[in-house]
Amino acid sequence: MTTPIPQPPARFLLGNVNEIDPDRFLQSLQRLEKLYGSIYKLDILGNRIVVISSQEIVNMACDESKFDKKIGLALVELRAVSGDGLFTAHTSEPNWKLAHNILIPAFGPQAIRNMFPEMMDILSQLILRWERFVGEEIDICDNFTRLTLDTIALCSFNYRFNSFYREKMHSFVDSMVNVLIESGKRVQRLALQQMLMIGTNRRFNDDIAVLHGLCDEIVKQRREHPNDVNDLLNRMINGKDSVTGYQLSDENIRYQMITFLVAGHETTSGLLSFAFYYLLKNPNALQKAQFEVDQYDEITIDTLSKLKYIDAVLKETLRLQSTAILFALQSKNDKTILPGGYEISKDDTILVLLSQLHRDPKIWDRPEEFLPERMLNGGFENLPENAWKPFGNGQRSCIGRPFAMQESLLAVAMILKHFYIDLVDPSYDLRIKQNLTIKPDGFKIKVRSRQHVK
Ligand code: MNH
Repeated sequence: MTTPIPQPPARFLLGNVNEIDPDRFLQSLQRLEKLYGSIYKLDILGNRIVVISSQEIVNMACDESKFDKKIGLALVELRAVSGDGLFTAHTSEPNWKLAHNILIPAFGPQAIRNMFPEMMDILSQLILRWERFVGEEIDICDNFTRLTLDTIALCSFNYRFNSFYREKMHSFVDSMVNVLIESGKRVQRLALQQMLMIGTNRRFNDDIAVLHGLCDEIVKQRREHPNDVNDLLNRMINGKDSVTGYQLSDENIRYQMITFLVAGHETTSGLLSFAFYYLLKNPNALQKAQFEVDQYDEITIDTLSKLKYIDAVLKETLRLQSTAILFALQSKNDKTILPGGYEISKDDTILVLLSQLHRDPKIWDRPEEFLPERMLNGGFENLPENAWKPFGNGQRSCIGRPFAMQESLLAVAMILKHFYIDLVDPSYDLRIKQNLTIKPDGFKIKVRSRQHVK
């Protein structure tokens, strides 16, 4: 016997499309979870979507012998810009495995350690800028977006966006944001409707051409003037699959470059923004984090691994606010039964709703509270399997995780070392703004210099 999966009443032809507000996608899914529970299904323009969020059900869906990543609606649209790059490739595409094999060592512990000077280079620009804005209002999310974008571009292909030297960000960023927003909107449109939007489609293609153009130019320059810079681009150009000896094509390298920029900057800047939000709202945690960095005269690559409390702050922030709000899976077999007797078929899109998984009351004590301590002293290592998944699952999980964590640890440590931080509006409460990822909306800070502190 199977159990029916709860579903909101469906309308003729439209199904459940009215349940989802495209501008408040996360909040729509959260609202439905409150109404229908930790598994429910939606019919969106003929696609069957199953949203899951209890650890028990997610744990089974994370079994890679039974389920694989699904390139769902949003990622299909994104393929217009990132093609068969790692994030948007099907696991079955040969280029996924090839790029995975070549890039795993490029994102390995030693490679990421070697990027420390580049990370510090860009971070110093942020610190210097904030020193100049002492006492003034700082748009912290905007600053972190500049930081993470410039860092990933410098580490990936030795390119400087110089975002901290501009009023407006580089035009590349506008094109990237436009493409992300438009591919999100496309999910909700019917094919005919899309075809008729001639102006929108032209703009979309023009923006994609800008992104591809810059990346192709960088690859061309590097081919014409090879160097021995230790960046991801050189690793992609020179790397060979250790088994087959195959190399990445220039087209695929371009797709990876765009993937790193897209996947690598908004998620990390969101993490940093939310981390500072929670620190400011929890003065005790802020004090502990600042005390921790004050134990070291200088923050070096070797200091970072000692910053256990700040690491716990980041993990707890990712629990409460997973900046990549969900990931999608599909069954490998025609039918699979999930715990509770819910039957899933091969074409269903399974969405793992991270905000609710990370608040499963069976797993988390006081789930709504920001308690970094729970991630300390073995607390993190002893979590039930697949209870904390902000970086996705298995072989298709985030390849940039060590990069993001090193960059974030360094940023939190250096900022706390240099500044005391206050909210501009002490009564500010979290509002969330989203397109592909989420970040705090209207979050402003002021800093005071701690230069007198060593
Ligand atoms: Mn990242 C995949 C979250 C930082 C590059 N990333 C994923 C997935 C999640 C995720 C979730 C799985 C998506 C899916 O199953 O569809 N990523 C994050 C978060 C941060 C992050 C929360 C920061 C915090 N990611 C980064 C950075 C980079 C990066 C930084 C690049 C430098 N991420 C990727 C790539 C993939 C990915 C590439 C796809 C990997 C694969 O499928 O092979």
